[in-house]
Amino acid sequence: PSTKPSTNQSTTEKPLQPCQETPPGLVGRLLIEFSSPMSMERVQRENPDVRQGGKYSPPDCLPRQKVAILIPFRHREHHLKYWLHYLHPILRRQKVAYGIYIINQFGEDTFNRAKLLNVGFMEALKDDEEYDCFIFSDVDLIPMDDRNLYRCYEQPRHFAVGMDKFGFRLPYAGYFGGVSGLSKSQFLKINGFPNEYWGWGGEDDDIFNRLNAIASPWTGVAVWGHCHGACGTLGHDTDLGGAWLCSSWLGTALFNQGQVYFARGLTLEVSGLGSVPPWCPHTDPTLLLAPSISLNGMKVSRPDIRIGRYRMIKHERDKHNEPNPQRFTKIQNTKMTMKRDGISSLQYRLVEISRQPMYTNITVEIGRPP
Ligand code: UDH
Repeated sequence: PSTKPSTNQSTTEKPLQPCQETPPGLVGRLLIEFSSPMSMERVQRENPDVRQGGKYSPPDCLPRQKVAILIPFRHREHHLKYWLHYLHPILRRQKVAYGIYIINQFGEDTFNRAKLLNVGFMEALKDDEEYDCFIFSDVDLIPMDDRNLYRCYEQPRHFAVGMDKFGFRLPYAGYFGGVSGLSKSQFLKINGFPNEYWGWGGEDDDIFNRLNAIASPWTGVAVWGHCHGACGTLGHDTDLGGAWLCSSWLGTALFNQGQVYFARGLTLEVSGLGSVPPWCPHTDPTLLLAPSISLNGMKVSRPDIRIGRYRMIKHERDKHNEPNPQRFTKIQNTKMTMKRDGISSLQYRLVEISRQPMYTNITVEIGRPP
């Protein structure tokens, strides 16, 4: 009589564990340079795990998010090779599940970055409805540190805080250009991006304004103050929608001249608390913080300036992307225009979708300025 060998295998596969919050294989600062020539063959050779269409998922853990990376594009093949060369390995180390989408504007009419990104959002979701995070990146911006994690956060994310061309500093507090990221729900909350910025500039400020418009304290802010009598026109704060009049018992917010009370996200930052202005003697600063603040607003989050560094591939201004002279007036009106101009009003004609080994190319006709 023979004894049957056990069929129990000791090598049964273990279920994958969720990827760690901080990926273990990051290397930190990176050397980024654009002097050695780059070829798509090399990028392909060096990234064999990337699937057709520029998709990747970590093999050894369950990624927490599915990220679509959207790049507005026209005639920048040279930059794209460097972008793919640097970004695929970085994203792999960051343990994200991702897909790269090049949103290529068809024809030679005026370029429209934000509209292309709206198209990217729609088309990426058509390709895979599981995307829950969208990162919008210029093709010429390469992060210099892989701790700048390309994923979505509780609040809208601005990644490109320290670009070399701005001396590795934020050029101004409300800058939201270069590389940014929004979850699906954050994106939809602001009705996506504007479609009506043709040519260079302004669209990133419009997006920043959209985010701040949602931070409007009128929705559920439990901030209130006590101020007898009319105290004049007070603190100007773009976060809260401009200058407000502090009359008696507004029940919503109290502003003191020169002092601004920021209602941001779920926390309330109060500056200048404690110095009751003499012109409003009945102000009681202790009343400013109500115990339960329920704000569903948004606040831009950013990486540390030492980590959010970027190199930009130098280039001349592109043809058909001249500075848009209307941009200054337009960004004054975001609050009015954002409801009608955005993902809800987006129209385009798909020309072609082609799956390349390192990215998915979406060529689209988006019209021209009126
Ligand atoms: N883009 C294209 N093709 C174009 C225009 C823009 O692909 O024809 C995309 C690309 O992803 C680019 C992004 O849109 O990274 C932003 O456009 P941009 O690079 O022109 O904007 P940036 O502010 O440069 O980076 C402005 C021109 C600087 C001229 C400097 C001359 N020394």
